[in-house]
Amino acid sequence: MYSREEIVSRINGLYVIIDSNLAAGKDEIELSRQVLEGGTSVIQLRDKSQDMNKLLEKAIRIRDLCEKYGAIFIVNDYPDIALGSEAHGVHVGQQDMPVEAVRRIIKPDQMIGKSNALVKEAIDSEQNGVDYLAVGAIFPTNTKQNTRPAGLETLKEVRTISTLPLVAIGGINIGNIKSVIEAGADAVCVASAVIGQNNPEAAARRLVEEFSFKRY
Ligand code: TZP
Ligand code: MG
Repeated sequence: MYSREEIVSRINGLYVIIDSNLAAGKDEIELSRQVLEGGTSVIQLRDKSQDMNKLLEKAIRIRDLCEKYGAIFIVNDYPDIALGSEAHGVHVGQQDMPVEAVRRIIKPDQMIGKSNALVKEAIDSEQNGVDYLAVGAIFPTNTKQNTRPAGLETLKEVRTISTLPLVAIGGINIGNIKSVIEAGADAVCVASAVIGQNNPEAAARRLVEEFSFKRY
């Protein structure tokens, strides 16, 4: 297990959500292997089905795969599943369990990421001790219902006020990823642009290439 500092420093590059709905029956373990082979740095498991038994089993298997590829594994919504699967972190939204409560459940070396649509939310998240800030939805998306638009302007503004790793999310694809990286995102989080494609490995690889233009 890496230290939390080491984990946080690895939030950069391509961040792929393995969304069980979007996977639409495809084997999520095999999907994870493909996107890791394509150079993905971070995987988040997002499963709204509420079958905790299956979710934990899946989380453990994807976590083991991530470990093999030197990638980071994050569980969406559930700190208990993150704890039980020894994930590197957990991701929560504005309507999920508060950060302080999540922190009491997970291990000190596990990280917390939080989604934000407003600059004010990002400021509050940082004050509450999150390890990375996700900002979105940057562009319209069909993957999640009821997202609030954040846009590139919000991303740029959050970049000026925080040094935490910044993850851009929502409607990002090969046609607009460059604008998101230029706006200051350290990592770009996508679901449909990778796992919704016929060849997820190639789609991931193509998106990862866009980071090579980034000046560090
Ligand atoms: N949170 C904000 S937008 C979004 C989530 C989970 C969906 C991201 O999926 P896509 O397909 O990359 O737009
Ligand atoms: Mg959530």
